[in-house]
Amino acid sequence: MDSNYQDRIPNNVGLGANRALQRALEHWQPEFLNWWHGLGPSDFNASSVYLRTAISVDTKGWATFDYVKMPDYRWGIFLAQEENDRRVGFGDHFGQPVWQQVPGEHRSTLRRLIVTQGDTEPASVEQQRLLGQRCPSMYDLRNLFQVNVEEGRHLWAMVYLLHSYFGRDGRDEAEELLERQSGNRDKPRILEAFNEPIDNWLDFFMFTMFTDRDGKSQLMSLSESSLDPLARTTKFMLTEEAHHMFVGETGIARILERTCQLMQEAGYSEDVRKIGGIDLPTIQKHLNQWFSLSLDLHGGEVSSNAASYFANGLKGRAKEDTFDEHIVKDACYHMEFFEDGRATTKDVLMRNAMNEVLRDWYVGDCQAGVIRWNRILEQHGMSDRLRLPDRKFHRGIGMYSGFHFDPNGVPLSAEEWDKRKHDWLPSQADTEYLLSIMDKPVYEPGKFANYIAPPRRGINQQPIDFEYVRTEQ
Ligand code: BYC
Repeated sequence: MDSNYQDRIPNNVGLGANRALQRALEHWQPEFLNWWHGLGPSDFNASSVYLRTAISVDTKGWATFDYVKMPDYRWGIFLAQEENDRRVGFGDHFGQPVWQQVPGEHRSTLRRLIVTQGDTEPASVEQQRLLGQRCPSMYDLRNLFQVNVEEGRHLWAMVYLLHSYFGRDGRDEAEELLERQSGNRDKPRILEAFNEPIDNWLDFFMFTMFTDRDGKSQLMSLSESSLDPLARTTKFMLTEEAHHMFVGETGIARILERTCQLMQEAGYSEDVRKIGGIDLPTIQKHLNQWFSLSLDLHGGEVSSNAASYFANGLKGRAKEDTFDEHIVKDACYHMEFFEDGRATTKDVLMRNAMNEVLRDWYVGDCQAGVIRWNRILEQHGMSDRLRLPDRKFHRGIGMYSGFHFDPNGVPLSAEEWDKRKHDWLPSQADTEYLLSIMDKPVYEPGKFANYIAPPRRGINQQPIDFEYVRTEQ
């Protein structure tokens, strides 16, 4: 590796002085680039993209903008600033000093949590690899690539932890992160939502709204971890996650705005598809799909895994310091159950309900976003509203998986579900329609596909018709 190693991989972990880590990364980096060329964004590796790169964690350096060819992006390794005398914030070791090394008894669990987190990052890049060919504008194309390179950086962040703290097994896990593949039958990604295809921009915006928001809730709970390097790494990742959710939320907001305009132009009773827009029922179905998949990402409602993560101080609650009590030994959570075809409630030990506690936080955060979307419909004088489906709807993980519910949470038989599921989830015909209006990319600066409104402002104070991607070879 050349002498500029320190410069090429911006970092605040003293990489230049750590020979063992350098050697490990030396081995991994070409494999990463190989993966990026094979499974990263298709077709655009020679284009110059107006990207932000983090070169330090302070306010000046964490977002430096310039044209970059994506394979030359400087995937850096950053930890949030060290907190003086940080203490374990929850669980049985509450108040003790946090760990700078991995305790032997928690090694395999921590490795598993880091691998699960790490696996989602390249998975999302793989899911989105063909979207550039159908982009609604150059502005959106740039945002897609920004999300992709930062997911790549988040993978680097987890690989840094695996290489630095988990020895041989960590290095093996880092290699496997590049071997599993989204949607691959033999070697799929670990969590289900990351094996679903994202081949149209409505899915992309819903994914960045809802699934990146699960990223936010999981990273918030990992940033409470007693393993200090994990806490500091995930804390810095959260600053980038905010932009990904912005892309999703404003992407859908711009589609809603355009749909309203098209409906007004055509007369409200006209089918907006006839004039190339995306109708509200289709938007609602994609919301249902990605919200329910992302609820699954929080794990089962009652989980002994979650209880032991909490007890041992490995994974806390989002914003742990806002809770009154941090040991949570005897407290109970009043939980809904579904038994013998009926809903009932029971108390379970709060520690066993930690996945549900985090899911509650997540649902609240999603709900606030949906309220913001509905303001757009209201401003255009529409009576329709978007809504989050009931959390029992379309679940593949936890106590509701294996049963069927409509978006109001009303139980359905398997036959009823089969008959009606495409009233609530995207059908083949919906996907075909979306692909038909996204069949050509829009590469002209300042131009937007018919189904989406321009953004209110450009990136980093650039104009909306800025040349965000230079596609010449
Ligand atoms: N799919 O005890 P339980 C992001 C497994 S997104 C498949 O309830 P636990 C991003 C589970 O592993 C954030 N399997 O689970 C967003 C367990 O398996 P074993 C990603 C699942 O341990 C966009 C079994 O079911 N971060 O960053 O509480 C773009 C029993 O379950 C699923 C993390 O995931 C599922 N959905 O697990 C890019 C944080 N759910 O032990 C990036 C790290 C559960 O029986 N991971 N299972 O073999 C964790 O904190 C936990 O592993 C989970 C919940 C949240 C996944």
